[in-house]
Amino acid sequence: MRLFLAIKLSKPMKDALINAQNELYDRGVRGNYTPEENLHLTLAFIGEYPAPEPVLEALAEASFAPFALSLEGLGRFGDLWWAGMRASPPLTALARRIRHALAEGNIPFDRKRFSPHITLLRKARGELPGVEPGEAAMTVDHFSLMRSDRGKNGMIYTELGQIPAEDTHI
Ligand code: 2AM
Repeated sequence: MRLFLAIKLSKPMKDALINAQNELYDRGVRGNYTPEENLHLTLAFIGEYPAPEPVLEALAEASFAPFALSLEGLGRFGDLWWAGMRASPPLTALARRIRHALAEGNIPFDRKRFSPHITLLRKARGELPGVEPGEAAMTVDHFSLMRSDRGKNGMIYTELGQIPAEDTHI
């Protein structure tokens, strides 16, 4: 199975992203827009791996406290266009801890530098206008182990497990 770790987004965050997608579409940008249910922020990409359990076990080491995430700006990697996040040291720290925990657990993952983004569309055709996703923020209190399957009409992402933040009230 093809696995990755991601932050699932709150409804207000998704609404802001959908508004940004609509604005791009209205300005004539065409491409493969990410459907609402697939919008997410990837923390690490594992790729083909036989089972979820060893990954969840390895991640028991990746403790983190809840933190805030907010949208900021649009950008592109070639024809993949994305929404960015306001600089967030806790987000960077979480991605680093996850990658460390995966390495310790001998779980393979893509070691490409973490570059937080939410893919809005692929195979984009047009020029990237100065569109801002609206103000939207959420609290991250868990992240998810996701499975990715190629469906008839695009990718299907299924949550296989959740890794909660530590309860900071204890
Ligand atoms: P992307 O949106 O920039 O393509 C599932 O494929 C998720 O894992 C996507 O969010 C994808 O990011 C991300 N990802 C990161 N590295 C990847 C890789 N090497 N191959 C496929 N997906 C990758």
